[in-house]
Amino acid sequence: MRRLSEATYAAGPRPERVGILHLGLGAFHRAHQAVFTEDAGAAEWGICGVTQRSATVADQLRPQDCLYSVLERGRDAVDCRVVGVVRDVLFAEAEPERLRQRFSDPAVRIVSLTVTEKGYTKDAAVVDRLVRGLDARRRGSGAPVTVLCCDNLTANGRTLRRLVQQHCAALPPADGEALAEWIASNVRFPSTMVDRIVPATTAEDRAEVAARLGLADEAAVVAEPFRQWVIEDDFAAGRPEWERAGAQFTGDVGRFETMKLRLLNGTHSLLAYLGALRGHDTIAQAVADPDIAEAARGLLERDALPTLAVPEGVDAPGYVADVLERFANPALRHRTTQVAMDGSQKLPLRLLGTIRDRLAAGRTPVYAARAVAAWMVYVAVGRDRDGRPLPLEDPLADRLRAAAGSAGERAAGKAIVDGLLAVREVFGGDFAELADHAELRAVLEEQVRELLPGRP
Ligand code: CS2
Repeated sequence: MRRLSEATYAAGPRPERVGILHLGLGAFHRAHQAVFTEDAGAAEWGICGVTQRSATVADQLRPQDCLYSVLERGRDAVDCRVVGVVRDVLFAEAEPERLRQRFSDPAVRIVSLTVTEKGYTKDAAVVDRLVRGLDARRRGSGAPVTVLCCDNLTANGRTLRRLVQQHCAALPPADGEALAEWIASNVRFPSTMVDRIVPATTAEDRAEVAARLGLADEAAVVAEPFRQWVIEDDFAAGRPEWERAGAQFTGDVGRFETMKLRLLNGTHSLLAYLGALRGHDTIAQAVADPDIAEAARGLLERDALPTLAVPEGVDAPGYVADVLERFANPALRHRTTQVAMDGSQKLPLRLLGTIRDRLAAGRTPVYAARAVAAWMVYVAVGRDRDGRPLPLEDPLADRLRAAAGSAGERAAGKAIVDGLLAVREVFGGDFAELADHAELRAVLEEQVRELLPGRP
C-alpha cells in the first residue's frame, strides 16, 4: 500500500512557516495542540516537532512530509482526519545544530512542551535542552519568546519557570546570571490545562486508518472526540488564535488544572490500578465493573470535589458525569496498564492533594486512599488476580519494588505500606506529613490487605 504523503494525499493549505517549536512530539501533542493549531489556521504558525528520546516518530513522519491522521473514536462513530500543521520534525540527539537554529529563529515565537510528568524531575534532560536553547536565542536574535508547558502539572507554567531559573542558577555565574536576566525580561511562561484522552496507537488502529485513507500512515494517532484547552493569556510575542478552535483563555488556569488533575486524572489512576488488579484490560472495562465504578464515584464526589474551588462557569456535577462518560467509551480501548505507568510521578499531583485536604478538614478520604492502596499492591505484587503479570513502568521502578518488600505477594499489608510511604520522592515535599499520618496509614493498611491476592 502507498504511504500517506503530499504526493499521495491532497492536503488542504498548510502553514508556510514554522512559528512553534514543540518539544515532545508524542501522540498527545499530535492529537491535541497540533489539532487546535491547525483549526486556528494561520500561515505563520506551523509546528516543528522535536523528538527527544528516540528517532521513531521522526522516522515515521519524514517520509510522509509530516502528514499524519487523527482517528477519532466516539462511542458510535469514527472519524479520521489528516493533519498538516506539522512542517518539520527533528531528533534532538542527532541534530543539535538544527535544533539550535530553530531556537534562535525569530520566526519561532512559541516553544511548547509535552514531555510527561517525569520530564520535569530535577535532572531530566529536557530542562537542560530548553535552557541551552533559550541561551542560543539570547546570543542569536534575542527575540522574545513564550514557553508553553502543556503537561498535567499543577501550575505548569510557573513550575517550569522555576525549574529553568534553578537550572540557570546552577550554571557558571558569568553565563547563568545574564541568561536568567534575559529570560526574566523576554520569556513568558503561561500555564495551561490540557485535556484529551489519547491511548497508544495499535496495529488495529493503523489498519483502520489505512482502510479509510487507502494509504498507509505510520504516524497515525487515536483520540476521543472530546478536547479542551485552557490557557493563560500571557504571551511574549503573539500566538495563534486558538480561541477560534475552541480554546479558552483565562487568568485562572490554576483552578481548571487542579480540577482536572484531581477529578479526571485522579479517577483515571484509580481505574487503572483497581482495574488492572482485577484483570481488566481497558479503562472502559474497569468503569463497567460495579465495585470499581462505585469507588470512582466516591473519589469524584466525596473526596475530590469538596476540596476544589470550581472555576466560574463550570457545572461540577456535569463535569463529573462527563468524565465518567468519557472513561466508559468502549471504542477507545485505553489500556489500564498504560494509565498505570509512572505512578510515582502522577500520584502526588492527582491524589495526594485530595488526601491532604480532606484529612485537614477532619475527613477520611476513603476512595482516594483506595487508589493509593491499589497502586501499592500493583507495585508490590506485580500480578493481577488471575496471576497475569502487570508491567511496572516507572522511573523509580527499582526503588519502588525494593521499598514494597522483596516478599512480594506474601508481604504483609503493613510492610508494603510502611515501605512505600517511606519513598520521599512520592510522599515528600508538600506531602511529607502524610507519611506520618496515623489514620491514613491505618486506612491504607486495611485497603492494601483487602486488595492483596487471595481475597475474594
Ligand atoms: C492519563 C492521562 O495516562 C494517564 O495517566 O490519566 O494521560 C489522560 O488521559 C489525559 O490527561 C487526558 O487529558
